[in-house]
Amino acid sequence: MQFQDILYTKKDGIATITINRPDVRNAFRTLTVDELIAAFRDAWWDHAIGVVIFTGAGDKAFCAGGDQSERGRGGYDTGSAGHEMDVESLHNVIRNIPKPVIAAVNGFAIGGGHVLHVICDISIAADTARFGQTGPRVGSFDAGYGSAYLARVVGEKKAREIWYFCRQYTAQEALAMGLVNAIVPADKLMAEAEAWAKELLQKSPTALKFLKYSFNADSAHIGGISNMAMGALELYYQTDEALEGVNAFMERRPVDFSKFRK
Ligand code: S0N
Repeated sequence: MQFQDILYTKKDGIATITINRPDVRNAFRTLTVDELIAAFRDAWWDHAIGVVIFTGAGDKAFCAGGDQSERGRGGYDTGSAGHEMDVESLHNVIRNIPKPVIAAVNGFAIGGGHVLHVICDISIAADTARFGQTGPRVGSFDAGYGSAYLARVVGEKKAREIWYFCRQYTAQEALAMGLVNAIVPADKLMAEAEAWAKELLQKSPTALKFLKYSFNADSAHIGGISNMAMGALELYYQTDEALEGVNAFMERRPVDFSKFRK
């Protein structure tokens, strides 16, 4: 398969999907999301594949969410894809692929990039990784899996803190709140992720599939919330308030939402 924004390899039962836009901290654009969906679907149907490792290129970032340089009034540029950015389908394919997905978090997991690792079955962090949401600072939100499912992972109070304050958390803090499964030195990250993947390859694929579906079933109603949330986000992106957030980020200036407090 030919990709522009991602790398996709398959070896010894493990598919590795890498967002390859390190110059923008692996932020995703519409094309990136389409390519990620295609790679996850390929791994889904390839019977030789038992586990997927999901990571980012370089040593700075796993993923910094949506590419803010492509965001204007109404949302993200459709680019060559000719349709809206389909983050919801990406979330769904990561959740529904009947194989464990391991996020190897090699740096910043921020905004929509943080949501991606939260949705993965397992997260292994480099000791250099940083975690956080930025939505209320850049005029955005993920009120579906990004918030409701996050609350299941870290608890209501912590999830609200993460979203409302837009702080960054270290790998150690992430481990303490149950946001990641393990931390390793950055130069050992991929080896560790592969070791976990190989361990999973020794297990019954059908048992793993039904365990994943069982875990998913308990939070499946969040899919409906996600439909609502992505629709609300599309409307929000048309507002001056949302534009103030993205413009401030791109212009490297402090954001001023004061006039929208009414
Ligand atoms: C990742 C951060 C913390 C890294 O900081 P650092 O190391 O100081 O580097 P910078 O100098 O800031 O960045 C280096 C270069 O990379 C560019 N860049 C970084 N992130 C992005 C980005 N998201 N889009 C476009 N460019 C990005 C910088 O501009 C810089 O470029 P140069 O070298 O040319 O100056 C820091 O960069 C940061 O905070 N980034 C912004 C993260 C962000 O706000 N992401 C979007 C957040 N969205 C949400 O939270 C919710 C929405 C959501 O989940 C969603 C749902 C559906 C569809 C899309 C999204 C979505 O994610 O937006």
